Amino acid sequence: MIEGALTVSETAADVQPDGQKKSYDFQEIEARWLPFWDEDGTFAADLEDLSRPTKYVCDMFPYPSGDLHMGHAEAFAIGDVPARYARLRGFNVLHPIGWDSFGLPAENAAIKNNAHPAEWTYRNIDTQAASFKRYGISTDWSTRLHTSDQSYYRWTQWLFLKFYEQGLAYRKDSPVNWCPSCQTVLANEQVIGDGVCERCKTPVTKKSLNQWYFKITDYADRLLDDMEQLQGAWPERVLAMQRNWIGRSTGASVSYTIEAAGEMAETQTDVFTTRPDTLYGVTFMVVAADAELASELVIDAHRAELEEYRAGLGSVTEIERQSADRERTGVFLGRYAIHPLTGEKLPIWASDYVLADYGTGAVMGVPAHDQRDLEFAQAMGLDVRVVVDTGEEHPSAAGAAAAGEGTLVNSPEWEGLAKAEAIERAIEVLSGRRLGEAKVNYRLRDWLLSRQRFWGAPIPIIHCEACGEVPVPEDQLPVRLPTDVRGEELAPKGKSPLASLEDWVNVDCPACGRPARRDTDTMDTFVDSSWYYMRYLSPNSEDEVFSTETVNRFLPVDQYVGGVEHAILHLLYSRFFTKVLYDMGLVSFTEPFKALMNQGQVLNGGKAMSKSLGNGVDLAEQLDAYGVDAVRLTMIFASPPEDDVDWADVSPSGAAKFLARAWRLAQEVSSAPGADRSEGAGGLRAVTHRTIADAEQLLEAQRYNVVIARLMELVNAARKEIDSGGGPGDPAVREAAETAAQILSLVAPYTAEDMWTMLGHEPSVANSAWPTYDESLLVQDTVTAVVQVKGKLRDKLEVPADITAEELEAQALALPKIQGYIEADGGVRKVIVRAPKLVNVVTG
Ligand code: ANZ
Ligand code: ZN
Repeated sequence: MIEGALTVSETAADVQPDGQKKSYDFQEIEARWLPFWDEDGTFAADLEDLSRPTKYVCDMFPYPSGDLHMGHAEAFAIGDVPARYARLRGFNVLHPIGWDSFGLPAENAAIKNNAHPAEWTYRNIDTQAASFKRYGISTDWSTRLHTSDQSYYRWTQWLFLKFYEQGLAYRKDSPVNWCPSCQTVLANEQVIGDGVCERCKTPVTKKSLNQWYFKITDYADRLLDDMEQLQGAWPERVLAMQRNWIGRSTGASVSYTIEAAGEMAETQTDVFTTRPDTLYGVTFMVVAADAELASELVIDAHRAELEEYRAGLGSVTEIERQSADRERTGVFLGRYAIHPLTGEKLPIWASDYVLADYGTGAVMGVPAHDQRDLEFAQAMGLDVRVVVDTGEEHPSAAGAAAAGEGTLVNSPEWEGLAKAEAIERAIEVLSGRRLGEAKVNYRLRDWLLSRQRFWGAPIPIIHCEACGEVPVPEDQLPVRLPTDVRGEELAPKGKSPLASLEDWVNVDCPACGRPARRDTDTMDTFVDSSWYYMRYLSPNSEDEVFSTETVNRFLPVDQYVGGVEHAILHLLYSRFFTKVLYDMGLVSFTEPFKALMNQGQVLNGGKAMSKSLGNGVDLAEQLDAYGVDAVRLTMIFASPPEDDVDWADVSPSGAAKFLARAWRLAQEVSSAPGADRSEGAGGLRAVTHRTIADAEQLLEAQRYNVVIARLMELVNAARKEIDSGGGPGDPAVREAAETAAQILSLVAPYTAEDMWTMLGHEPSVANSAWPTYDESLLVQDTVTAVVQVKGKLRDKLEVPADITAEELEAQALALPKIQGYIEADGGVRKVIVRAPKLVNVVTG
């Protein structure tokens, strides 16, 4: 049981002025409104309504891992505020719900329980859906979709085929991250920490497989450049992470001739460098030890050594390989590259600090000016040649490469130039002699989308010996997942479980009719989630992926809400999909999410809730003890939305008390015998109207916690007015109670609905009109500012309490008296402003 849970109704009863009246009872209130909203269709968007402006508020859809947890409770409470506020402001609001319901956990559960993944999945969805409803989120249930429904993944497959038609989906052999325990391929980002699987923490190995990719790299520049549209509306750190992930760097590619050796003929190798100005400082070349190139270049006498070195690399991650404090190791390949300008022989090495899949997998070693090259040169006894004078100590002595700005030295063709000019000059020289060219390189890789698992959208391709890859004809979509497999049949075997289902795999080739085989891989679930926010506009359409017209009317999403764990991939993939769809003419916008909000985490005792720490808090228990509204109010009131909430520091019972207090206010007003004072109490009216005006600004600025603080002040002020004699019949009290109900409806919908109807209005408060404030009632808090000249008091000013320093300075200097002093003393030397109380003008 939860301590303090009973205090709610006790307190309510305590202050009950009249024993006959009922007290605040959240269970009763929840039971009253939950069915009402359902039947009333209170939150349905009208997709055909062209008369009102639209507002699309979208929460990142949940994965059906179990019942809703505290993290969901926070995220959805936050997302509901802008959705409900827009509704009160008269927008045609779309606030949809769906489930990201393909994925490994369902499959693992099915293997364990000898079931089909759909059983676990849809059972969890039902549980979550019921909890969602109870949680009172203003969602339009008619939009509901599940990515594992045939009606959905049919269109995921359709989109794959459209990408395929445009050459944006292709297959290639490549070394992939392989989890030996999950028996599946992992994307780079699913390899975490020291190279372990994101899900099962087993060390990840490499394996060469033929895999499907989306050509996201074609969109690298647009993914970067279009971020301009998001500046200021997305958290800066998310934009930074996207930028980093795409990792555009500019420089040059330089072509090196590789000397013939024994039987091995002369060849060419390009390297990518961001510092072509350091070309004269190159003393060796390094290729990635695990790249094909290393095998191609190594002479026979060194091959065994290379193989041995490779075997030792194991599953070291890229980050580790490149990290600064790692011991530099490598193998000499017995070959030499020829310096393109000096003709000098440069030994070629293989090492793990060069990555196989970045640039060309080979670097020119400039130890004087690149730290990793310096460490490598020092470990292997290679020359260090300074070509940029940065004024620092010699790198060999310092142990630190001179990476900064400086003047080029020992570089005949660009001697004396500064770094930036030398880079330009070097590119000119190289291009002129066809030895290189300007080059932009990206860290972004193509998106590996095939998975050797069952519970995902099958890739709609048929492999025919005669015809090759043949797309499944559109009228044969969806390629359905078999429904009659279970348990062990789904166990990972290093290939997709679908591959063992002969009935499923064997089909006639749609092109030539001969026996052929289906592709047995399924798509990464990130494919499903890259377009669901468009499907919400027509979740049941059988004729089209979505209605372009409706999508264009509601999208881009006005407010997207979700966890920062999706800062990179989900958002990048969604942005990529949107651009492809734009190019296809299916949508008219190039960015899917106009504004993004990352909510904080819910902690307990300073730590993330986890099973191992035993500090988990059960959402359902909290809801039973305090009621939905109190939990929601607590989430919102605890901190600004992007900050963490520590459940150990908050007070849902305090929130429940406040709700009871607000509710009682409405109750008393409703039972008061009409208005007994015509003009109402001026003081309270001012507070009410100030609250409305401030709430508008605070809601726009997403300071939701402060809105609640203001609301509490309003309820207190109304209570005081009643107690000080105005009585509950005062129109000012009624106005305060109505305003409180409307603002409260943003976070505590049940209580607010009860208040609203007690005050004599038709439900739902959610569709009432936001109150307008009366400008003339807004009394401005003012303070007296003192204006000094050289420290002596010379004048005073009445100014708004929240005046800015700049404004205060301007007003002070404009005072005639002060002007007089300034003129007499020959002008202003400086002005010291301590807003809002003091301005000191120093003259002379
Ligand atoms: C010579 C040089 C001199 C470099 C110097 C840097 C400083 P970013 O900025 O991340 O794009 N490089 C190129 N390919 C690589 C690979 N496959 N693995 C590891 N390192 C690689 O980094 C580009 C720089 O990283 C390139 O410029 C290259 O080293 C190295 F004073 O070339 B540089
Ligand atoms: Zn064929």
